[in-house]
Amino acid sequence: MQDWRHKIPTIMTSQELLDKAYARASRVDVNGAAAFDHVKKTNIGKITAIGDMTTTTLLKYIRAFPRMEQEDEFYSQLIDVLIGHEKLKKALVNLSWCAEKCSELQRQYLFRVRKAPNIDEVAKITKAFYGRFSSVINRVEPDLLFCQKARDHLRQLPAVDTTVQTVVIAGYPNVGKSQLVERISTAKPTIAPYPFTTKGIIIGHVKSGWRTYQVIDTPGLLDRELEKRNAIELQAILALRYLADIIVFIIDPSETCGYTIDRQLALLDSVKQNFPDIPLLEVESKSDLEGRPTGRPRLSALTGEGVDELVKQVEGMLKAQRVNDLDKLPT
Ligand SMILES: Nc1nc2c(ncn2[C@@H]2O[C@H](COP(=O)(O)OP(=O)(O)OP(=O)(O)O)[C@@H](O)[C@H]2O)c(=O)[nH]1
Ligand SMILES: [Mg+2]
Repeated sequence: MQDWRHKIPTIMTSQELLDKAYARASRVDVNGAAAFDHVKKTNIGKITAIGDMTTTTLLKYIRAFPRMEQEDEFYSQLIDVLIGHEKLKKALVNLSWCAEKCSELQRQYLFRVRKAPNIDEVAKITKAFYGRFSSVINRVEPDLLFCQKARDHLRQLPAVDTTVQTVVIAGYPNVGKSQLVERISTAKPTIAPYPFTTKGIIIGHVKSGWRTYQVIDTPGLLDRELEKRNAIELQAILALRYLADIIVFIIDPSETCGYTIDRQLALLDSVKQNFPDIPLLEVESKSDLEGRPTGRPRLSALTGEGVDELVKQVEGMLKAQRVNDLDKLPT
């Protein structure tokens, strides 16, 4: 699953690439029968080392990045928001141009060195190789820098399993989202980074028969008015639509969360509008406390009241979606 998240190596700058290749070349010393033979073989060794090392490094970079067409929509949207598909594609195309060019220069200059008639000519050709090689590597400096930045962004992406069904919990801070996730999770929830929130999303895993699904708490994402988000933030939040099979929206009628019921209902509206295609369950939390009921099913993550009913309803809906999805498969 998304092994590119941590697999992408540090991307060197042009200068670092050149320094590394030239340092390796400077250690090449090949024995030869006579002075001319020695110089020729050594320079052949240097050109080979420089070309090989750089080409291998660049190809390693290119392969390490995710292929957009292979990513599912959730990651695809997040990557587009954070990095930009087109920009990333262009940078990788340029690196691949550079790798090809390096290999071509290597071939050309090896051929010329082999044919060189004397030591002076070998030295001249090798020097010319270094010059042209440096200029090719320097041309992709912006692409290398871009890829390094992209790598940092990719590491910020959450490691979520996009192959299991997912319930996303929404509602204002302090309404009891985390408490509920903890209550229904069979394993200790894990925390994964998510763009534009420092808290990270909290992923609980639930076993239902021999199936598992995940319940995701979204602090900093679906816990305040979406209208107040800037466009990029909103895009990152809306990527959740590709993940969520159900949204459970929690309203705290006790208002001990610090938000009035009216404000909470306004957020509910905003979530509904922004996620029109995702089935949404509305529940009231903290049923053990006093409050003005809104007529929705009530539960208490503290006492456990109503939790089993919610879980049953959620699992029934997940099952219905699976059946429905199976029916849609081409026969
Ligand atoms: N009495 C009572 N308190 C609850 C219940 N559920 C949660 N709380 C309390 O409400 C507070 C907030 O609960 P959390 O689960 O952290 O709320 P949250 O929605 O995850 O909050 P953020 O992570 O800040 O978004 C905590 O002090 C909980 O102990 C409940 O069912 N009954
Ligand atoms: Mg929480």
